Amino acid sequence: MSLEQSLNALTKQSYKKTIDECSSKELYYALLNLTKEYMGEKKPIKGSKKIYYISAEFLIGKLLSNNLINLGLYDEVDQLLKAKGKSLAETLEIEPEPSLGNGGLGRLAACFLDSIATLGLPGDGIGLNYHFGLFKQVFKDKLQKAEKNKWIEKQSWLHKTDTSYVVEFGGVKVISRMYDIDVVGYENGVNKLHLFDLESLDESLVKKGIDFDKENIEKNLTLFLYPDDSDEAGNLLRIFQQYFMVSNGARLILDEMKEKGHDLHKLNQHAVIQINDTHPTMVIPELIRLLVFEENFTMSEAIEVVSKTCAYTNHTILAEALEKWPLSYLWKAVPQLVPIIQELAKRVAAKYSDPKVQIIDQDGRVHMAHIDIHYGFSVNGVAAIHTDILKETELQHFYKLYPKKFNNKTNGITFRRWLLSCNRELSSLITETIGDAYKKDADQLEKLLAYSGDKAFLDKLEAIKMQKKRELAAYIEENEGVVLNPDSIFDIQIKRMHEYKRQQMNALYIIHKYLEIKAGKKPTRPLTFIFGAKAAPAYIIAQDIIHLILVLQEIIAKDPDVSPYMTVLMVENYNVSYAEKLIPACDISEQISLASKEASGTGNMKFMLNGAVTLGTLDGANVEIGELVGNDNIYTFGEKSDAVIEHYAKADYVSKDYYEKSPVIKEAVDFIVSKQALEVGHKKNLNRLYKELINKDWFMTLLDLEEYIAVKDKVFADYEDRDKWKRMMLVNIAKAGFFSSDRTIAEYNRDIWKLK
Ligand code: 26Q
Repeated sequence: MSLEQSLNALTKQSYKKTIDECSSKELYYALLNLTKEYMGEKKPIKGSKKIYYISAEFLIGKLLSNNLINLGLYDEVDQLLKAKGKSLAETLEIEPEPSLGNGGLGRLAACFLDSIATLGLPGDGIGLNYHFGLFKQVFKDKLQKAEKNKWIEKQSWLHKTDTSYVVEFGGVKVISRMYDIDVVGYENGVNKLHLFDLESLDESLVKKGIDFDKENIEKNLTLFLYPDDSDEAGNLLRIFQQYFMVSNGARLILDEMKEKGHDLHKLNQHAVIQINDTHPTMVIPELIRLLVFEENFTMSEAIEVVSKTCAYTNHTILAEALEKWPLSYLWKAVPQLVPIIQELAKRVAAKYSDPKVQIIDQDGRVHMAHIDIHYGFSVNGVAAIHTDILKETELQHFYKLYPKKFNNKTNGITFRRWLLSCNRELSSLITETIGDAYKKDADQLEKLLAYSGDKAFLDKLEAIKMQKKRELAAYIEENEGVVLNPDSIFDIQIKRMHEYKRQQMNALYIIHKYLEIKAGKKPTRPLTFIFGAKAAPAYIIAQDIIHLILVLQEIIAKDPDVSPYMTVLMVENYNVSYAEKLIPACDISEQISLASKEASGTGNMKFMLNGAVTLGTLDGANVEIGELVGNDNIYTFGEKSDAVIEHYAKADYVSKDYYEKSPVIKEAVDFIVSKQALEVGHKKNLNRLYKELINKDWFMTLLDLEEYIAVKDKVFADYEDRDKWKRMMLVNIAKAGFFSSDRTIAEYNRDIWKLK
């Protein structure tokens, strides 16, 4: 049957309609089911050794467009719908987004699954089937409110499986159910994403906003991604979730090994488990427990084989994000694991006396990362500078013990989603120019460098950027009610809201510009500043920064002296789908974290691939972007990571000194609590943020502000040299190949997983 016949059969069967008679919604469900059928016919990827990528987050985003691309069906479906007077783009909008992650770490896991399948490696994801993904953000009274974000509908990508286990906690026993999502590689076979769910889940537990009874484990376990962890009940729930994930995962892995007839004593020859940050760390003691109590291993045998099977990826050096669970919580939630963890701790203590490398500290807290490092065979950071910092500072005591375990794997992104799907125009131009080998071998993008003097090609690049800016403007006008000028410069900062990422520094620049324009100094071309960010509900200062940006948005929009020259917009409910619209339309990519704090960043890579120029600090993968494109094709500023680390060590950064010494800084910071701002915003939020900045400023915003202003002004001036700018765009696209997650995964496989 042809694709048209199959689709027609589906619409007839479900709706008694022909394709042209269907609504976008009906077409979406028909295409969902058709795509699932096609994926079901693809070969499962097989091999003698398999990678299990275990992660509390898989920020997969919408899947229809990507799956069609990977199946090689996108253009055919696009044309078929067009011929029927329908639009694939409109149909794609219908899909609800599964926001099963917070940000970078979750999105990375999703990109990795795509690349693992694309490279034809046998590998499955293991995670949780949260019924409500990351909260839906709405702005009310210029403040963020969190609402529940349901994504599972009757028809979805999930396949219910027969796999189910009994999972025991302290005091409670629950039954799990595994749901699978097919992961199809680009022109390759399929792997699976296994998401475990609770059979007895009760969605009606959720009352107002995102509040629910945190203690009712039998009903709430997989309701939410990372519920608020500001209290003990929230923390315990996190432990329950983590154990539920790893206990199911460990049993699935052992069952698969036994089914294939493998000797569990040789587990490491047939399976490798990549632990995505410390959230799945309990898989180590859980596997040991299962091998000892159900498979008759001695403790030493179990520890040995598990240690040869598990590898750990670190994504952060922020102390507050490194998980340390009080032993008392573990006793309550997972008492069966405590003796195992104590045994692991005892063996470490017997070998090493250094208190810094112990698993259980003097306060009785279990350091999850320490379990991974002692009882895993690989420890990797996610960008070169991040891995260096781990070795030299944060984890130096461990590096001395196990130098060979440490390695770097610079992050990457899947080009199927972040170029082929989100920017069809650019990928077509690239294909027309250098052929389509780059789709499987991203380094081929370098062939574009030959066109850096080709005016016709550069003009086409510029025209595509303009088209994507117009499309974004149309979308934003419809969804946010804000009019954007596509002839203005689009400066975009999209990522989780966090002080270390320094959205507040960007806001201070905006204040500075506003005051300059008020004083009569107009920019050559109008400027558009776009933000997208969610703040953790318990993170007060992050909420205040959102408030400040929304206040600025309103002040500027309502000021006729300034609004023709600048626009500020914080988009509501920023998510993966929004990123897919914002990134292709961006001119300037804001990557301004305090040096040493952003482990890698992956948004920076997505922007570069889509022809934006980076304005950033020498942090995370920005450093590698800079090395690849050269100093002429990136704008960097700010103190370097070693200087920042020294400031922390000496505790010698005093934000008030910067505030008092620089009239420019003082003027911008004072504006936060000016009469004008307080008329529009809330005194409590603005005052708190103001005080935080001048009295604490833990992430050193004011340290780099003056240099940021100077460099950003230079970026805007350079934008007017259109030939230069277009060449910069070209170089950024041409050099982005290194950041394909296919390269990252090939490196994981070469150095860590060693699958055939
Ligand atoms: C920990 C304890 C208690 C509650 C929550 C958490 C928690 C939850 C999520 C800690 C960390 C995360 C997520 C971290 C994350 O997304 N890190 C990002 O990972 C990206 C992929 O490697 C990097 O590019 C980013 O630099 C890094 O910030």
